Amino acid sequence: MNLSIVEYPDKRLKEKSLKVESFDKNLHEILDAMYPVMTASNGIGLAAIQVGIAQQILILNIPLEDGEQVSDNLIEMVNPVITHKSGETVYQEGCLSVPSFYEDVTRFETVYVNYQDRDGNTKTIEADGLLSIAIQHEIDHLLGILFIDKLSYARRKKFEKEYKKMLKEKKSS
Ligand code: Y12
Ligand code: CO
Repeated sequence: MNLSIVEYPDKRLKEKSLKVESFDKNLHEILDAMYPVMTASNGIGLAAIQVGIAQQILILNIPLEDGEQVSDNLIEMVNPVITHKSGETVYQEGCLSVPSFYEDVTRFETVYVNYQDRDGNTKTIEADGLLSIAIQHEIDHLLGILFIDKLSYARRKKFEKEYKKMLKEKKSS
């Protein structure tokens, strides 16, 4: 399966992803194909809609303290739902679908998430720190929400101006 990253302002990023009903070979192929796409771009989280697949699938691979990303730490979530959330944290986020732009976003500090693994087994995770932020960022993708949608009006305006300029420069180079 040959996947590539969908970039803003592609309208597919606004789509709401559908619940996965079949935990079959096709799901496994999607998950297997997403991982190299994410790591090749130094990503730590990727939702299926970011590769054009509108299904409730996401992957996360939080680096170790020394920055190394090991595949043993890969988390695959299918049909994730946040069941409890608490606290508040601010982190400068980036997104593979919004290249070269980073901005502070406020999120819940701790989340509890119910999800299914690739075989349909139900799991629960309690997350805080970077994992919590990444989970919330990726679940937003499944709802058609980007981190830039969470910026203030002024910040969003600034982003649109800078991003347009970046796309223009990219096109002419
Ligand atoms: C904290 C905040 C946000 C997340 C969501 C997952 N985000 C990413 O994985 C972002 C990755 C990223 C990687 C980049 O590097 C390359 O593309 C080589 C990047 O740089 C450029 O676009 C130039 C931007 C974002 C998880 C946790
Ligand atoms: Co993203």
